[in-house]
Amino acid sequence: MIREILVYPNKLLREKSVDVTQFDESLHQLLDDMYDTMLHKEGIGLAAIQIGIALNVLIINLVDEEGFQKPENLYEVINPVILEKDGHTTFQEGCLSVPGYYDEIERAAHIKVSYFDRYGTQHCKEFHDLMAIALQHEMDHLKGHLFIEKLSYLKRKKFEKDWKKQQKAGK
Ligand code: Y12
Ligand code: CO
Repeated sequence: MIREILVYPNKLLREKSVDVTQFDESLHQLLDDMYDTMLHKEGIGLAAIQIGIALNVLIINLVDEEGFQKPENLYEVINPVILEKDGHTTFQEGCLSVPGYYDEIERAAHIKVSYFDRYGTQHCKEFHDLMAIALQHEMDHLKGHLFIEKLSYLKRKKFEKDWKKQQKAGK
């Protein structure tokens, strides 16, 4: 089922998510709904809080070299914890909760993450490149943070001004 995506400045997006304790049918339904919603909106990553569910759940499905977003490349990441991070990289990020805005954001280039899959099996894996960036972006959502909070003071001021103008025009 496709769910509604919360858009900035919805206050729920600032909520801190909590760990999943039951790896049951309702979790599987949530993951399936997140996948349908993300694909419907042409996204490559989504956190549960973006559909109003404050659980430590995120999904990432990057596009492959041939331009296909294959289901076998889907990561379902539950209760993630960053164990190690190193290096720096920048990428032009976007977010389904801040549609239409993109900017360069600096993050760690490599991360080691512990997480659970939908069946409650624990994994520990190293991530690089776009997958590391996407994971950090989505894990920020779980802590109630958006990528626009990483903008410089001046860029954030401009963003807020443009965003308000755009919202007024849309009403
Ligand atoms: C690198 C950086 C950030 C991420 C997080 C995941 N971000 C997304 O999946 C963003 C997708 C996105 C899609 C949009 O298109 C539609 O809604 C149809 C969009 O909307 C507009 O631009 C109007 C905004 C963002 C992963 C990896
Ligand atoms: Co986002």
